[in-house]
Amino acid sequence: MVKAAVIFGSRSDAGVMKKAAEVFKEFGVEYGSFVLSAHRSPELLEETIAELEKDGTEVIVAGAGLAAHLPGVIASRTALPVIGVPIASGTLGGMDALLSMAQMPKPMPVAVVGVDNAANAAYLGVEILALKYPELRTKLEAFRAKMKAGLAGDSRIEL
Ligand code: RP5
Repeated sequence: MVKAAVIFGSRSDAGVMKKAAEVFKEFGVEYGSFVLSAHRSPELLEETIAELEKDGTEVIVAGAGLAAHLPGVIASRTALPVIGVPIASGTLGGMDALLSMAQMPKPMPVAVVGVDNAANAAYLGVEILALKYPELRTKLEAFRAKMKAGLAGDSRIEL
């Protein structure tokens, strides 16, 4: 079984991050989920990243709001790919988190999806894993083919 981790900075992020877990479940990707803060529990975060690496985790989805340094800090602790989910919490509607993740200085990139789009982070995670696991690639292609078939037919619309 391939392994992913879903990490987020606060219990208040769980509702958004659940969408990533749903996608991993849909594709049969084994995942672990953790509430870990880069500023409230930095030591525990560091220990957990080391354990995840030992345990064979291959991709990490990390969500946070506000200054949202969590994905960047994780990226600094591991060479595994980190996909950030900027979460819309606070007065700036997630723009703060989006820029915090997208503006990571080299050489510690964080891949970033849209604000609150945790599902897309997991889809990207599945794509990364599918490079290595042919059965996952087959599932991904079947999923896409089914989606296209659902959209086929008459595309006309009355306006
Ligand atoms: C960030 O601050 C979390 O990721 C969350 O999005 C935001 C607010 O956290 P709480 O104050 O709700 O715990 O660290």
